Amino acid sequence: PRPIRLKDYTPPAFAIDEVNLDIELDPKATKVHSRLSMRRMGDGPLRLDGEKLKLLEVRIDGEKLGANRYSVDGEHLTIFEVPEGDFTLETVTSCAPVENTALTGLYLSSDIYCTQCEAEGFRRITYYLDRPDVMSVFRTRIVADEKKVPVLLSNGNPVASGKLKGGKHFVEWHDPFRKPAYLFALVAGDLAHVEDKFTTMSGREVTLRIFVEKGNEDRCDYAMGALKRAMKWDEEAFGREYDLDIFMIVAVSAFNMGAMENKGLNVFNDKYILALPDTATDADYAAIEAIIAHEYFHNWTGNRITCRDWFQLCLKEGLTVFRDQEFTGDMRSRPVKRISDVRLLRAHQFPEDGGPLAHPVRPDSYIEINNFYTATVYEKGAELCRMIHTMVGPKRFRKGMDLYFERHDGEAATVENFLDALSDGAKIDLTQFKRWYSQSGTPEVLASGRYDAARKTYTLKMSQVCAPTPGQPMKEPYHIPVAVGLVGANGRDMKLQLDGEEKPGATTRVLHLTEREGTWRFRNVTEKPVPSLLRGFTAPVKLNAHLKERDLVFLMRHDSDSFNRWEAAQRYATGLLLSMVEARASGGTARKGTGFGEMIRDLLTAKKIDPDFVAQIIALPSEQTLAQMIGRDVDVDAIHGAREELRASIAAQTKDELLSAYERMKVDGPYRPEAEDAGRRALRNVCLSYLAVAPGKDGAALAAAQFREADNMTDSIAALTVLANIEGPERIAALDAFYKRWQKNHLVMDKWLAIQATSALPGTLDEVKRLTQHPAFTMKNPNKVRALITSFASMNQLHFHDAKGAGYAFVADKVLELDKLNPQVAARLTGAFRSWRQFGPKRRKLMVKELKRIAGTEGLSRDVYEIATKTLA
Ligand code: DPP
Ligand code: ZN
Repeated sequence: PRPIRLKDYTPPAFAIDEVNLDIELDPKATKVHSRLSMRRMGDGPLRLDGEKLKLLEVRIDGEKLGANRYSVDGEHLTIFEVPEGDFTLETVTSCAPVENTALTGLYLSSDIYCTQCEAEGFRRITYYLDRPDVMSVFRTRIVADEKKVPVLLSNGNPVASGKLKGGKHFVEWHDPFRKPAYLFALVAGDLAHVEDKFTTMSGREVTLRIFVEKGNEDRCDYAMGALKRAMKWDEEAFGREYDLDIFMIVAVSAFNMGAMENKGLNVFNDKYILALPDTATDADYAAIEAIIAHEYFHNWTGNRITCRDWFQLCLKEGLTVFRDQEFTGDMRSRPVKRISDVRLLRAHQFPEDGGPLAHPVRPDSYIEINNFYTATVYEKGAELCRMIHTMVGPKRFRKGMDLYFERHDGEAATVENFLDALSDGAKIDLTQFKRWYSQSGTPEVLASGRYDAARKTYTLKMSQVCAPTPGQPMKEPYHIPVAVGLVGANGRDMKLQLDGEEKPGATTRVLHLTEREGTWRFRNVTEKPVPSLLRGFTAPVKLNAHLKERDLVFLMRHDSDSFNRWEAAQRYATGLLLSMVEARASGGTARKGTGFGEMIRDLLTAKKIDPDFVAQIIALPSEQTLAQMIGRDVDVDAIHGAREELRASIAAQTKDELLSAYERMKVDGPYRPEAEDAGRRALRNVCLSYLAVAPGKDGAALAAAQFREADNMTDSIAALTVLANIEGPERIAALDAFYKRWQKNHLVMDKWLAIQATSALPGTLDEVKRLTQHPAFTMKNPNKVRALITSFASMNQLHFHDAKGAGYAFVADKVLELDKLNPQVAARLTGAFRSWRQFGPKRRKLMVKELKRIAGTEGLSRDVYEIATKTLA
């Protein structure tokens, strides 16, 4: 397959002013009659995209074309001659939703007809110019059997409906907003719905409906509330109002992504809609709120202003992630949200940026665009918006955004359009900043400070480097905003006064590192400070500040910036763990450190605590994080062993405090998913996970009791996770009891699968293999694959990297099996092999062998081919 390149972009040769679709649903042969009002815009033939379609008829201006007037292959329909002026192109095609296991285009999910068109699924429904810069007004008439398929939905507003002969009926939808085909949606089936209303800031009433499979109506309350909060927030924070009379969401169980922002008709993976306290965890509730908001926010950043081409994907995704992060920050705890976002960035994006699949936030080439819905485009893309926000502040940022909406509403835009609007509206020069969009890799910032007691100055030096990434041996310096504070011995922030400034000002300053190296001198510094750098994580970089252990201990106790308190604690624990890993490898002795345990003790016994934050700060870095820090010849057993050892020693050191916090944090009264209660449960359950490895058996007993008595899924799952990691009859009994209770709930069964797949106990791989045969599992549902196989491959470092290669062979088998059904999900799973260079020669060889086996397989999809070959390169 040939790569597609940004530099080859040319505007479309034709415009499509109106689309009229007549769709007659049938599982095996859905008939699509399309009428496109077309107009020539530039040179070139009329070549429409189409895949897996049976072409039945082609007409131009009503005249049927003979087979000599066009050609069809597996990907295109080319019409040899078309009229010079406006004309109507009609095609009649048929497709088979029931055979569609790739879940792109029109497919069936538990008897519900459903579409997924982003990025290039519309071409599996009908022949079209399937590219985001072709925007059109859609009118869609859906016909189906009235009894079997009573609900017929598409984008926009319903304009007509009625009965037809033969027990059929129809509904016609009209979407007045021009949109690209990737935002088209159709959903049909025997669905129930819940309804609510929202009055917009200009006083228009909007009907809100969430559609679910019958019987799930009582599980939509939280999602509906989240939707209303998101609609209100976008009005207040960005001045953006909803634009149609109705907003619909449908929950389906088979879905490749989390959710999809189709105009007026969002389609969701049901895991991000359905929730009741006894079936959904706090994390599930938080994800529902965030994803509902994300898709809703796309209405302006994605739909009203869409992307010119798929290279601009970050234009809508990075920006919309930034917006949903801000929303969550306002709804819940801002510091905790920041910490979890940075955790996510480091866990997924940093390894991507440092490995064979590294690509810029705006990639310059791809083989399969579905492979570029990545942590780099989404999460790093959001960080780039956040950096601009940091540099100009909220008011000017809003001005820039207002100008962006004003200039480009109704258009298919580019990253340049966005940066120009921000630059003009917020009054900032983003010329150098733009490199962040085109250079891949994570820059490293080195910082060192020197205090001059005689002159009362503190000199901070910072420099930047960025290692080579595929196709990019050299990088130009980035524009890096670094928020800085200086903390005095009393733990308070100093007022900062830079050279050349008349008087001291704010206690946190944003310094701009724009060259390879920079120096800043602070004046009137009356005592030696501890520097607190990159506060709030103001740039997606790796900072090396050479802080001593005692400075880290100081910052984790005193930093006024919550993020940096957490960061100092993580760095302290990481340093300790790395020395323990090394000691295990060399047979030497590890450094001893009790600072982390002491911090835990102090935090847990403090009079006033923020439980959610404490839960974050006392959790140890993950095994994957440690592997990343080590970077080469990674020994997964040593990492696991060291982390367990530290966990146990902290538990022993602080057992009493953990027990007492465990009791104190118990939440009374009925379950509420709100952040305050969720924070208490989070802290309580981190305490439980420490107590499980504390001396004595009470930890396991506590977990068993919590598992029996839990009245909500958060506590139940936390206890089961502890039990699933302790060998013995209690483990089996708990897993069985959980299965018996929840076997009918497919979402809860996903948790049951994931817990077993991520267990550290020996024999886990065999258990995972057995579970692939279990009735609760099927390769045809992406959530099941992710719960069992992706969890094992990406979250169970210990067992995926089994020394003999059994984990690799198993996952490679599953990639190949899945590729025949669903290439998108198979390609994601292939990503589990991306960090093969981190490991020692034996494991490297075993991983390369499996990657080569995958890459060399006959009939591989473009999706898996691209990931496998790039990973090997
Ligand atoms: N549905 C995916 C998202 O919202 C792709 N647009 O990010
Ligand atoms: Zn999105």
